[in-house]
Amino acid sequence: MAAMKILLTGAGGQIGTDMLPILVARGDEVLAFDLAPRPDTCPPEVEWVRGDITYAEEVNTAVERFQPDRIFHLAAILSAVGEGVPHRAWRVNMDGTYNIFEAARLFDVEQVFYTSTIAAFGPGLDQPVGDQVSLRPTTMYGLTKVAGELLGEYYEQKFGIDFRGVRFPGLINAGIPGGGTSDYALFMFVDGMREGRYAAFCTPEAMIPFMYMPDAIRATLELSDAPKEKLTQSIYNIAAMSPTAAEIADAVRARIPGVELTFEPNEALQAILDSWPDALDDSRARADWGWNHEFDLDGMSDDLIPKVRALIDEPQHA
Ligand code: AKB
Repeated sequence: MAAMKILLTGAGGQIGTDMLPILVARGDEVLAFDLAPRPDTCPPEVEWVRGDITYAEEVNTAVERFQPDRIFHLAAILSAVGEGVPHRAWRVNMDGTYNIFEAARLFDVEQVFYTSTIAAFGPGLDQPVGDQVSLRPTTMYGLTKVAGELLGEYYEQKFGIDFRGVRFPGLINAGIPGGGTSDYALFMFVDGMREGRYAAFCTPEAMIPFMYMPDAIRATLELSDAPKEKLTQSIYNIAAMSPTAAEIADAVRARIPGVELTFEPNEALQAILDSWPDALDDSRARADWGWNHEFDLDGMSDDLIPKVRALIDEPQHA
């Protein structure tokens, strides 16, 4: 695939932080757009623009000047934080997403890649949950993500923008959690190593789909690069593993001797987890563009532990 110009919104977040060096290594020219200042982790080749996606002028200025081939729209307020600040979640996830599609239309961006989520689903669905089911989420985050999916399809039909995206499971990496309800898994690794203990806000039986970040980024790039004629839909479920919280805790205990992991369920957060799928059916992604995950719980845990150690040894995270 020839090098491209890619604009990444939410570039300083959990996904963007890990994606930037991978895009640079591919030879892509990257503009990172984020409210936050440029972090030390940002590769020098990346141009970093501080901007607010809820202001159309700021989005338009960046898109008009940079002229990206593709926008990877990662910026969002996640589920746990979003329930505390629903108005802000609406502004960022709805107005911000609208501004991205409008800028793509105005300045002829070829492709907008959308990061949807398991939070787009609501309770009561048959497991594993396929992509073509009724979307009845119960969180502000989830409902804005469903609307974003529909908005993208509208812009594709009406204005010819190539719109595609994935529904991510909870994502785990050696990073700073982004305010999601799935963050208990990441905290087990990060706080388990940094503090030697962590009390998860869910029950041991809590079960949702998870994915290791390298798989999530590879899925994003593979779907973004896939020939359009192979795609039978715009938004795809992708899956890798569905461990219970107790199984994740066991994987951490097996690798961090003496770590103390306990469960102190928070009613509101557990209710969000209960409303999401236990497992996803991603057979369409596998059939259409060859999606295949690499990491299961053990593979991820083995790979992650040294990365978490390196992260917490960095002075700013210690
Ligand atoms: C969240 O927990 O809100 C996110 C998600 C599952 O989309 N990580």
